[in-house]
Amino acid sequence: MSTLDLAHHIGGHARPASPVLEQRNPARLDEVVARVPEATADDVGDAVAAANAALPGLSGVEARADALHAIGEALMARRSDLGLLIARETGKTVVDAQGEVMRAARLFRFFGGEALRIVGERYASVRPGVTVEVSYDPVGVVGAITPWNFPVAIPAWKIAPALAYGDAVVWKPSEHASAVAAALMEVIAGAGLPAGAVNMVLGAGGAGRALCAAPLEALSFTGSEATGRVVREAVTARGARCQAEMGGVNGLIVLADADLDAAAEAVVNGAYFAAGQRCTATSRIIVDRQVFAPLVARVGERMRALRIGDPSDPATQVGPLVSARQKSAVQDGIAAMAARGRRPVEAGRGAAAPECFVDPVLFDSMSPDDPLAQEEVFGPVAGVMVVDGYEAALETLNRVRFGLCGGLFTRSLKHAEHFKRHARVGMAMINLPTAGVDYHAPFGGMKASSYGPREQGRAAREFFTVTRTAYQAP
Ligand code: UN1
Repeated sequence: MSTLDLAHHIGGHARPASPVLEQRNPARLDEVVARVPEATADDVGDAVAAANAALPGLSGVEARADALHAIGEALMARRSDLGLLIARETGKTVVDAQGEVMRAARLFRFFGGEALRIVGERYASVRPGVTVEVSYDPVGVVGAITPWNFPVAIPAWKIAPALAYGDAVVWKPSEHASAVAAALMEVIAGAGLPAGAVNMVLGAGGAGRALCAAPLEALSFTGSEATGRVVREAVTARGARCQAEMGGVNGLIVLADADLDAAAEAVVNGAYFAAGQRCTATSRIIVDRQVFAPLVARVGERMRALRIGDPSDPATQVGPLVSARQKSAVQDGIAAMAARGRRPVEAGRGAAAPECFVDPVLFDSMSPDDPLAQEEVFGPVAGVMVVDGYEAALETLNRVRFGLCGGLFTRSLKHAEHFKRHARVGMAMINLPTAGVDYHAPFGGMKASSYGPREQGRAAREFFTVTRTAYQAP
């Protein structure tokens, strides 16, 4: 297959530049999918200027709504070819990838509706005769830094609300998903928005740093905790607003009264689908001692049946990791467990996985201070921790720095109700996998997982608008 030579997209035009990076197909490392340039501070400066120039042209809500709907329809129509490109460039399975493109299409449609529902408020003033009006206005030029694991949906859930609320965007996608980003940019560019409404600057850390240093009003980031902290410090030091969605070390509790088949399905889905490369993945399985053996047996059975292989084959359930570097980071995470004497109880198909593949691994005797129980590995790796009863399970679930999502399998309404209020997570999942969220409900975590207001759904308004209050006397 041919290699794509990618260009930045600034002010409505492609801006070619010398490539500095290559993205290879993680299932076939000899295949170079894309050659990627790295944006300089000048490129980013020009993109910010183009975005500023586009702002006045974004003042009409109907035009914005029409463009968002057009992007949604175009994405829906292109779900097959975009899905295949995602599989080829990032290793995501084609079925997941096509589902993701549909999700992105629906996100654009949702925010197309929201553009027409920007409402304000009018208060009765405490002072007679005075009116108080509250409005939600565009924040201005917003930066977006997005990861490779959801290379269309995550950009969609930042770019769509930005446009819906009247903001212009400078977007830096992950260097591992630049070809997918270029395809999404092409779709956006065909939707009739003013030139410069959305600009795309490509590259890795250097381009990201340039974006964080640029005079943007706000920046929304999704990625690792380490990078998120650097982004947040740089952006907030300039006085700009920042939204950062970072990792999770998500726990899933299985109580003695749970439906064990459903729980085992959820474990396998959360821990191993997408090769564990979701911030919502399950890495800690917290099991009541009474059901430890039958649960591990059920999970093991399902792990052995997983179809691991070519991500572009619709039958594949687990593909490779995104890069050789990611594979070695995950292998280090597994080795750190082995160094503490933990041995996998189950391990997919054997340790000799080629290219960027890592076989799914389950440790059955994880302790709460093992590295896998405290830090995000971002691969198909999970460990089981044994507890006695709900209270101990909840305490274990909460004993970590992160708080993105957490799950509970039980038939007890009492425990389910308690969990929703006391699990220290942004998203509680009862009798569901930790991963997999709706696209119209708020998304975000507690503790080290998230910074700033929630993403998605109507909650996105908080980040992408400024609240203005106007008082008027007769
Ligand atoms: C999901 O689980 O459906 O990077 C979404 C991630 C998250 C998105 C997960 N921001 O994995």
